[in-house]
Amino acid sequence: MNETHFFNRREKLLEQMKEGAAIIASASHAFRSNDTEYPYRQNSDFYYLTGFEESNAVLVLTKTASEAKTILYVEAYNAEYALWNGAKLGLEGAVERFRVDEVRDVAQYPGEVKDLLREHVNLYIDLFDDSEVLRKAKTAVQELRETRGVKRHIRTYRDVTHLIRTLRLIKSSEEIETIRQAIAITAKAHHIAMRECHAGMREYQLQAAMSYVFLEEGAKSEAYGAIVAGGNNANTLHYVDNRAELRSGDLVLIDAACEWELYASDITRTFPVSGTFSDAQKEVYNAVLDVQLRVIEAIKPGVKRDWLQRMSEELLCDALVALGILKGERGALMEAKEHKKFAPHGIGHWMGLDVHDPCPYVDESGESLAFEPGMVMTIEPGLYFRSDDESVPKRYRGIGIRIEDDILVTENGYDNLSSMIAKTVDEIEAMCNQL
Ligand SMILES: [Mn+2]
Repeated sequence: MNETHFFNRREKLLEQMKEGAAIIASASHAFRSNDTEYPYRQNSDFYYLTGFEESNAVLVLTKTASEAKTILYVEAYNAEYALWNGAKLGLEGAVERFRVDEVRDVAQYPGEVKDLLREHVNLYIDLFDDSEVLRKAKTAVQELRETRGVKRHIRTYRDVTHLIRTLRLIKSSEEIETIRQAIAITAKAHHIAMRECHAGMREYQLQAAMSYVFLEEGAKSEAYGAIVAGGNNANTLHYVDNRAELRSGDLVLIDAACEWELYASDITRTFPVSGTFSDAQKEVYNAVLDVQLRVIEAIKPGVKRDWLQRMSEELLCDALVALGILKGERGALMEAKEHKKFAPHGIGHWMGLDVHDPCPYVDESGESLAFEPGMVMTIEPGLYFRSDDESVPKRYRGIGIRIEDDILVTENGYDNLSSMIAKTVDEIEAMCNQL
């Protein structure tokens, strides 16, 4: 993606804004311990509008009846900082790199924000952002209100994130390509995990094999904390301990994926530790796979996530009856939410700059949004039977299975962006047993 993409996104945001100003801050550094920081990762909304990955930056957009203006505040060159951490882009570099009207020194922002807001009545911000940048802006708003003779001043705080995240719903072809890059690396990592897995290994060793691929391929980060869950650990939905020993005869559920140029992938596969599914595992696996394939097949423009959620719950409920785990009629079972005990999570979520892209799921009236080409959603049904659940036939206890792919809505239907990753029983067993 080049500066034109980011420029066009700002233009679209300005079109959506009423008269006013928007202030969007970069992410802050987070400390991990004492003076040691977590790796820095830009705020997704800020990145979406700028493509700028440095901290301590502020984007200001202003719009009046006659003109719109974009100012990017960045850190000026600092010799001391450069000595320790390397030079930042600086003012001159930023002018060349970004198609904004002005680049200014971020040190000037506190002194200038009042002037930027003068004469405006709407201020677009992240309403939940408590950063110093927004505190300064709010102080400026208050000072302007208290200044004699100022007739027009900010009267309404508006949610800028809703506008940005609505734009983020529809991915451009460049964004799709970036997501494909992330998935290509993640695919390689999942296949390596299948091939290297054997009984006696620790879960973290499989995680390490995947992390090696991510780093070796140039991905800066995982898209989220990896779940590598052997046997019954798969029934803890957000299991991230990853320290147990993998046992022969168990399955291992891996929900892990990398981020590429800040775009996520999100993939789950479940496979046998020793390379061969038992009959009981195969029965549950194929039941989940069948639901996943049927839900994916239903995706096309106009379809709503709510429908897919409902459909997946019905199919999972039927599967639970077919496996002899639930007894009764589907309507009554679903009414009583009996299926939720074994299929507790949603069918999928938006994915993009955030693994759980915080784009809207409903329109202004609360109706589930209809799919449009360019939207990307994960489809990830699962069934989970705890080892200590005596209501479940013994042969299924301790089995936890989730299968997750990343699906692009297209003009005519869908494109499974992660279809290259082994998924059927045969494909998985072949991959697991490949040297
Ligand atoms: Mn997911």
